[in-house]
Amino acid sequence: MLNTHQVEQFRTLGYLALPRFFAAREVAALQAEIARFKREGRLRNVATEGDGKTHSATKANLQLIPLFDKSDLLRALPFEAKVTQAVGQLIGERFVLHLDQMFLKPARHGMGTSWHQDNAYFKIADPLKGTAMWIAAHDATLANGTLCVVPESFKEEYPHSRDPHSDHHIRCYPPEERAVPVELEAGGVVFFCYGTAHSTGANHTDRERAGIAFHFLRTDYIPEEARFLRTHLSGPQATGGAQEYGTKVAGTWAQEVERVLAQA
Ligand SMILES: O=C(O)CCC(=O)C(=O)O
Repeated sequence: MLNTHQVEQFRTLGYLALPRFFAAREVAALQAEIARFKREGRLRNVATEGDGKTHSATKANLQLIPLFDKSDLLRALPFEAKVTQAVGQLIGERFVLHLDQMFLKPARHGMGTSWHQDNAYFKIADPLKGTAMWIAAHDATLANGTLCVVPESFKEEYPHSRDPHSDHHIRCYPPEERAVPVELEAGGVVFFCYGTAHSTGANHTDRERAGIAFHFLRTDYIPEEARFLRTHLSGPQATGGAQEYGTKVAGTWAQEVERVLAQA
């Protein structure tokens, strides 16, 4: 359970970092799944040579989206009680899983994701009614390009244009002098609302770094034309995944962690 100070910080600054949200075995399982995705060649380099089109031969921002259909472990994660409790406290009850994705920054040539507000994509009526949960799958530091956020930026809407360093993203130019880097050990998470401007940096270290992001949206704020997932995680439409996936997923996280570790 989050305390009132933590909930208040999310609502006033637009973000909340929670170190050690996931335990060491859970982190090991996440890293094992990332290793499998790499072995299976599932990651796609979205970095471009500054023209928004030509894929870069020298820099890599490796994206995998969505995740739920490629990993039973990651499909189970957003149903876990500590996740749904925190999300419910931060954005309010009745919400769906909206989106899940991963960005991996390879050692030395890993590239960041440019500044953006998720609400430039999602366009919900109140940017505090949706939140990302960004998981540091490895230690996330200044040197390897950890997540940066601009506190209180959800109160402003920055113009977005095509990001010349990605083959499909958009970007904005927020007041970077207000930016705060969030350094976290592996297993820590950052919740940031749909209006919070955020970015990640280049990975200058000898080790890869990945962030796994789940986006949660209040059911009463789902836009008409929403094209992403709508897995109900709380409220009367929530069936523990049975409705959306044809099988009960809620409550399987701990066994998924052990299954993945046993196979690794
Ligand atoms: O991990 C990253 O590079 C960026 C993540 C992100 O921007 C997001 O999930 O909204």
